[in-house]
Parts: sequence; C-alpha cells; structure tokens
Amino acid sequence: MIKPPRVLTIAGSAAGGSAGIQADLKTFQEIDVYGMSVVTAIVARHPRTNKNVHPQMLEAIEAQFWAAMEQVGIDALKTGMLFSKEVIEKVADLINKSAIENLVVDPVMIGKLDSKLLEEDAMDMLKGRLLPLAKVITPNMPETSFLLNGRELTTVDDLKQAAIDLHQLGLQYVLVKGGLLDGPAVDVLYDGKVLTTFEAPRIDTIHTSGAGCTYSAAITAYLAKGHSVEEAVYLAKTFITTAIEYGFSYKRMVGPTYHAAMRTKGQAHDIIVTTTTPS
Ligand code: PXL
Repeated sequence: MIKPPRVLTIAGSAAGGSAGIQADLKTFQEIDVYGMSVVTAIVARHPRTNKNVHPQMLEAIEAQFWAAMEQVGIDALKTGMLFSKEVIEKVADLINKSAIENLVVDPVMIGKLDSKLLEEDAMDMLKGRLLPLAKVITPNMPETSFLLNGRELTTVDDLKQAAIDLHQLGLQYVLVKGGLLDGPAVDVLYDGKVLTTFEAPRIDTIHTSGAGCTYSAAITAYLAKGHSVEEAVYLAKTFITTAIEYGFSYKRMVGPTYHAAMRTKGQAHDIIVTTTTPS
C-alpha cells in the first residue's frame, strides 16, 4: 500500500488559483505528497462592494485542523495567510497541542495585487507566538523589513545580516528570499552557524503570482519526504524557478507560475549553492 507523506497547509483561499491554498495543493500534488488544507480566509474581490478578504470563523478553522489531524495525521505543516492575531494565536495553540515539528511559516503580509493579508496588530503575535514554533520561516524582502522594524534591504549582504538578526528571535532556520533584488534571485538561509545562499538567474517575466506560496509549499513537501532543510530549500528553489520560467497568464494581468513545469518541461536552470560562516 502506497502511503505518501501527509502535508497540511493553513492558508487563504485564492480563488484565481495562482496563490494560497490552491498553489499549495497543486505543489503538493506535483511533489507527490498527500495534500490537505485549512482555509483561514477567502481572498476574492467583490465587484460591487470591493471587499477582498472574507475571513472564516475560528470554529471553522479549528474544525478543519482536527478533521485533517484525526482522519489522516500530519507529517509536515505550512502556514500562509493567517490574517488576524486571533487566527495566529489559535493556529499556534493547535500546533503546540499536536507537537508538529516540520513547520514552515511563510509570514504572508501583502499580496502581489496589494491585498492586505495580515492585519497590522497581528505582527506581535506572529513574532512572539508562531515564528518560534517554526523549523523554517520564509520571509520575502518586504516581510523581512517589517519583521526588522522597517530596515531597508537592497543587497545580498543586507539579506545575510537580516537572516542573522531574525535568527536571534529564537528561530531554527531563516530563509530570506531575494526575489526583489536587482540581479540574480539569491535567497539566504541561516541556521545559527552557516549562511547558505541559493542563486537562480533572474527570469524576465511578470507572471509570478503565488511564487512565494509555491516555494514554501515545496519546502514543506520535501521536508515531509525526509529531506534536510538545506536539501528541501535546494529542491524547492529548483521547483519554483522552473515554475516561474514557464509562468503564464490567461488575461492581461499578472499570472500564475506553472506548477506542473518540473514534470512536463524538466528543470529549467541550475541553482548555485554557496556556504559561508559569518565571523
Ligand atoms: O501570494 C500571497 C498570497 C497568499 N495567500 C493568499 C493570496 C495571496 C496573494 O494574492 O491570495 C490567499
């Protein structure tokens, strides 16, 4: 009997299919893990009222978590859009109660189309309660700036220092993603001792909606399969770089990455890995 590793995402539903729960489940399927989901909020702009975020009740969030836990069980968990401090607190409680070790926290704050995905008063709860439970956190550059009280980041060296400083919050692994750098897409991983950089070429495309969701989902899936954090990041970076290479759009707007690209096209670029030990 085949029993693939079990992976849960706790995140927002992105109706357009590029990001959030939809990106996570597509990614899980491509990497051949068993995907499950807890929807925290539904993200879709109403054409008349303009309301964009439709939060779910705490009761519904909790019910989904226990359904996944009791019907299946969880080998690895990722969190994406959590939206409010109440949801963050509830999710931290659920993770504590179920002693989940393979936790990837993508500290989602703002969507590509400028949607507000985390309320302002939720930052302290995120930093104080959820980040310390994570095996890996995966902030992009704006999220890293927010977590470091507005620090400006422009170079790879800035990202390295930021990873070192975020690690001080009591974290295991920090992955600061350089998707918005000028030049190659360099991400920096810090474990408290060694800085590892993962470099991919800059791909000339605007179709990167859900890239961060997809990347952290892939890391979670590879952790569930038993890879180390370093290996999981390397494999996930390869996955997302290929998905971005073949990004596309159905309409005249920013479109999705192509989640099936690794399977249908094969790896598009080599990832260059370097390690250094900060003094
Ligand atoms: O890409 C960030 C993101 C995460 N989660 C949900 C989203 C988005 C971006 O739109 O909708 C649910």
